[in-house]
Amino acid sequence: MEQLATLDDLPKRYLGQLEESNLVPLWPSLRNVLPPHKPMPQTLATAWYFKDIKPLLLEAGELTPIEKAERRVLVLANPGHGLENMKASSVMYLGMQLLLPKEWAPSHRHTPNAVRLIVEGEGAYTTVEGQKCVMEHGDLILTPSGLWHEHGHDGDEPVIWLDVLDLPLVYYIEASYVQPGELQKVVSAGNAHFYGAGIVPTTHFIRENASYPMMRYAWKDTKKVLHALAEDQNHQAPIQVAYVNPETGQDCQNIIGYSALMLRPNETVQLQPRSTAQVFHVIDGQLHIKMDQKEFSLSKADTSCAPCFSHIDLINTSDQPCYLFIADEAPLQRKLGLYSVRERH
Ligand code: 1HN
Repeated sequence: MEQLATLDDLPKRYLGQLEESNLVPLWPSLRNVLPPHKPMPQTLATAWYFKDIKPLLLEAGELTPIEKAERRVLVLANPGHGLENMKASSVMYLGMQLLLPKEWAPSHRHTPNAVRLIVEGEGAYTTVEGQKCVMEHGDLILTPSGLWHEHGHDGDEPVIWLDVLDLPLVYYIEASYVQPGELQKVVSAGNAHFYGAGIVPTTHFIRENASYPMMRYAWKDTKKVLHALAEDQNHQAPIQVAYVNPETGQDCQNIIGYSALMLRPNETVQLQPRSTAQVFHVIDGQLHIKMDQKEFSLSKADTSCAPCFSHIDLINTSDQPCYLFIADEAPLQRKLGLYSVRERH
């Protein structure tokens, strides 16, 4: 492609006149906004290690009372986006949140969608629109856009979870805001038990308003399904399941997609390059991850991020299974007609 003229090729006087009229020449920036063949992501291949996060998060528990934090979170920021911008990728926000015994993170609702993936500790719960969701290791809990949610803790040990939000995107489009709320009355324990059995009460009318029929995806159920797939002789592809809306079979949220992947002992999975950034979080096991030129060795509770179109190898380096939680931007990109997958070469 032709090299284009730069700002330096223009007289200062001319640039001054442009600025006075709020005008900008396109050609010096054209190759930046429209790079050849693939995007030039700011997102860098990055890893965050739980051994670094945990002591600092527990110290935050001593330094800042929950009343002064509302949500006690250390944000996993991608240096490629500038730490202060609190982005893992252009769309995804990641944070590790700490709730101590007896603490309460008050009810609110906001426009960004959130999920929580429970990392450590027992006894905490999230109430979403009156549905009390217990939080156990590996569980996925949805708190979709516009729904009231709060966190409480009846147990006796610190609980830590990973928050994933589409905050960077929602903030960028100037659509991000919150409303404070009142303590919620718990009205139910959710619908997961009937979806798992393939049945619903005959009085069940959720299908007419099926956006978020299920808030908690229990890890013990997901793990069982992953192992069943691993044993299925007909199943050739990677052992990966998508978290979906059980009423519609569609992605469980509108913007970020979520899945769980199991690597058998010593298995390597080569992912095809795709048009969205991805986040990998180790639910359990040992993972060596190669992303283009970078490599990271991850253990339980570690998290990493890969930019779009990376060549990614997921390598289980141990003789135990490795379980990953994966987040990507595919639902958003599919809706916009921008999603693509390429061949590995
Ligand atoms: C939020 O509402 C929670 O409810 C956690 O636990 C992290 C980060 C940014 C904006 C809202 C929560 C958040 C958040």
